[in-house]
Amino acid sequence: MVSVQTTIGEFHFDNCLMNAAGVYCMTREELAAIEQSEAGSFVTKTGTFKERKGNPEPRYADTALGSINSMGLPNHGYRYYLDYVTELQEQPGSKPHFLSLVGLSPDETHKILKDVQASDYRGLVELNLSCPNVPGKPQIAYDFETTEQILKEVFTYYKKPLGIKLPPYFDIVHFDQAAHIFNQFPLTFVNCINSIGNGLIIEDEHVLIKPKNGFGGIGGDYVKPTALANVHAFYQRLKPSIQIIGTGGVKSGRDAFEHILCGASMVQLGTVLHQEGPEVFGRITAELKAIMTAKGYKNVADFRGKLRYFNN
Ligand code: RRO
Repeated sequence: MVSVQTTIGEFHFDNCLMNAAGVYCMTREELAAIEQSEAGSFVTKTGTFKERKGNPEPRYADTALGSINSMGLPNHGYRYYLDYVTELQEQPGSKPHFLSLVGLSPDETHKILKDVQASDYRGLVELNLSCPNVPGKPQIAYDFETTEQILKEVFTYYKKPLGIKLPPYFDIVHFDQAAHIFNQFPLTFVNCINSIGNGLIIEDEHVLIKPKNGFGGIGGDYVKPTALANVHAFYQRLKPSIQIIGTGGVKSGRDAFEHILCGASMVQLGTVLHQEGPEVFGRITAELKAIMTAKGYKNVADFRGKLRYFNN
């Protein structure tokens, strides 16, 4: 029997596949559907200090090759998600969860994280440093100085397991600089990648979404090579205690296999989950297991990070 179980920090997951933040995670009902699916866990929609309506619609569109979105961080406020994961963790058989969070300023981020630190929540937190869609708010993780400052302050008071959601980087120097910063902190994981920010998709003569004259975060097939490169670049550079979650362009067992080969300990489904719904976890799990069986791998640790180069 092949197994797709995995661990992140001290947490055990029966399946290395889960949703990506932003997809199937806005409401308790959606989160419950992921909890009841074959997914190993769920991550919540990124919660902010106050609830937000987000950008005007249409703000998400599927295309033949993926998706574009400029949701603008709509969410019910972090307490809604904190209350739900705290409630669920007491239920027998509950999966461990990820609570995605960010403030609209460093101050707000600290207020939120201090509240989570003081709460009964024992699970993982994913600090979203890479939302591309709030007008006037640049992606935090493209500003290395601010990123380092926020992490420095966070780890003075935050003692529970915490990881960060990263935007894609596109230059080797940026991989080096970012990894140098992350390696200074007791991060449990980094999640590569958020959508590729500020793309533009056109149909006939028209943009597909309303906010920002059509500019939005790109997901799906378009982003897989960038996602794999980011997963592997950080796998090569980060200290072993910082694990990698791979997100971007996964729509088959083969794609999940490639993320794990690049070093991912867990793999998230975004666009494909939006397109197919929670049953997709069963399909992709079966496809991944079939590949593992054919290659003689018994568990994901057997091939994690074992990408082969020409010079080996
Ligand atoms: O809500 C969004 O517009 C959004 C967020 Br917070 C994010 O992190 N990534 C994305 O593609 N969209």
